Amino acid sequence: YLFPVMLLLLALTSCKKEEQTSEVAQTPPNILYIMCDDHTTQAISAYEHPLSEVVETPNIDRLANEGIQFDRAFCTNALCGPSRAVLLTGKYSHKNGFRHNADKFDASQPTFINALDSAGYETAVIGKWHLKSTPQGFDHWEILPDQGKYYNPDFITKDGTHREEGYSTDIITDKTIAWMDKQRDKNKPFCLLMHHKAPHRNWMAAMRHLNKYDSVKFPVPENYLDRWDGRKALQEQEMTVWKDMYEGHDLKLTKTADTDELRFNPWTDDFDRLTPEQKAKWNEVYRKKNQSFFDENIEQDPTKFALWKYQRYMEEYLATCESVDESVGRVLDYLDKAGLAENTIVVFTSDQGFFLGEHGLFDKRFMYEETLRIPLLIRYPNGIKAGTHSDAMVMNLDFAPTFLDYAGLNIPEEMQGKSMKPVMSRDSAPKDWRDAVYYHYYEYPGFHSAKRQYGIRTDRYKLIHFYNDIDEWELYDLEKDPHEMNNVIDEVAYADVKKDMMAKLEQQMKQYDEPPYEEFKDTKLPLINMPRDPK
Ligand code: SGN
Ligand code: CA
Repeated sequence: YLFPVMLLLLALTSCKKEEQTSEVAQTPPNILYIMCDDHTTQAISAYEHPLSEVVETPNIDRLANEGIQFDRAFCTNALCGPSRAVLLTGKYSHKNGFRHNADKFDASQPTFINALDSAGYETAVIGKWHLKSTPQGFDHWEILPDQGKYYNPDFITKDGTHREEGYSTDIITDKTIAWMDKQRDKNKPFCLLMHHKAPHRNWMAAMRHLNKYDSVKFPVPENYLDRWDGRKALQEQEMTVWKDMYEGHDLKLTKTADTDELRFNPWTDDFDRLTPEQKAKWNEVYRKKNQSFFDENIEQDPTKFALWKYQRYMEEYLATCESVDESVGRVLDYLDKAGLAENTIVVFTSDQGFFLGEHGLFDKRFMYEETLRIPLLIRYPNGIKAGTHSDAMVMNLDFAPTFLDYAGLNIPEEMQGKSMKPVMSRDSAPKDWRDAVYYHYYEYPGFHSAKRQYGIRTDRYKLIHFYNDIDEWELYDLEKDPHEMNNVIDEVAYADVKKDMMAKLEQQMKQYDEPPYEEFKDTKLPLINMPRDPK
């Protein structure tokens, strides 16, 4: 009769072991935060879009299938530096002081990284930083200077600046895996920010992807040839694919069929820094790619040329995104292999969205859907049900409080976002979740001439005020007009909606402690100059 007793004892100890495993699961989760630069939802197949017919991002989509996909995630100021400052602080630009790209981040203010670091997390940032300040609260950092370069990028570390041969997305991924695998203190939970440069302008894809989309005909957005009636700020922008893109630097068009000399190319260093071998390969590929443009005399017909530019733009942008999808696949594989997948929160997002030809545009800055919206996919097997979809309105402002919440730490009073944990850990958003998002963009006068603007988006409507050297209001009914072509601000039928939205805007500005309009409307900001093609 000793045998059954032994069995019982064995069963008890293995039970204990199981308890221990679930206790391990209770230890603070690791956080792997993947942020791209200008990677927009239209280019990710998990998000339904006509481009999904021709673009596949299986690795990024894996996060949606195994975690949660947010369909209505937004940024508060669609520009690189400002978005990164919001991420770190959980505060709006007017509170964290980083309103536009010429600002410098005040590193003395509290960030979620500092809080995690003090609580015993190993912290690191690898890739684009763009805040001008030296990273604070990171045990390890390797950042690209300013915008960073696609090929043979320089990295700034605690020991100075050095150049590495190769392609930025690949190098950033290698460094990320190396840090998780070998460099960090494995007794601590970690928080790593992997910040890709891709797919920022001027869209230089990895050599292996240069021909990826050559034979694809991309569906042209129905408002590509928008004439911007009734929308003055759009009429005055300088970010139109067919009129403002640099034919050399961006579209890689050469002066003639038999030269490698590029057309307008204000920053030669992006190409000059290629090694002779890289350059030879690059030029060979582009000679061939450009041949049909010259053969078919595309330039003779302005409409044809405008449409050709859209196709070339998509080839470049989407080929550059390929390396990002591969990068996500590589880090997910590593987490699996290392047994880290279950207790690691993996976030995939972007600093803002991007126009892929909608309204004829590229770049971001405007409060229209394509750029206000950010991709947001989060996987956390220990805390999020696989295959969850959320249409709760969340913002990048919420990231810092969310991470602190998951780490079991206090959320400082001054953080203005909300933890998304209640949205992520159950089937639907709590009843009292927010019903509007507030937005404010400042960088004008500046690159691309997008006017200063602030406004709110609710479930169905959007109200925008363009200000500074204009004073124009726009109101959209997103249900009837999802592409924001019809500004209904003066339509009698929308008088009540307008009144409600104005009141809601005022309430939101108060809530976030935004100064009154009269106080910020004439704020002087340094001019950021944009080179223009004399053609
Ligand atoms: C560069 C780009 C712009 C872009 C800004 C800001 N021009 O100046 O097109 O809007 O960065 O981008 S480029 O010809 O140099 O690529 S941000 O993402 O850093 O805010
Ligand atoms: Ca960006």
